[in-house]
Amino acid sequence: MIKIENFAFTPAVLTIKQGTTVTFENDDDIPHLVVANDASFRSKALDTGDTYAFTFTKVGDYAYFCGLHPHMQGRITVAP
Ligand SMILES: [Cu+2]
Repeated sequence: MIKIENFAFTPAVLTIKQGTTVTFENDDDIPHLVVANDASFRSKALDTGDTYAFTFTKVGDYAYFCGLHPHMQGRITVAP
């Protein structure tokens, strides 16, 4: 679970095993949306309490940001 709060992703850096599903939850009072730099995943706008889940089936490094606030950034490393 990655929490979105105070205009930040927590944890901002995460390593997972291939095949893991990661859930993002917006705990802020304003919408955010999660967008991969390489466009491999993209949520809809998440209102307060909304969640978005994505399963990482390919090994690699996935940088992502908030589509509404691009200074909000994170990275997920998918290991075999
Ligand atoms: Cu945002």
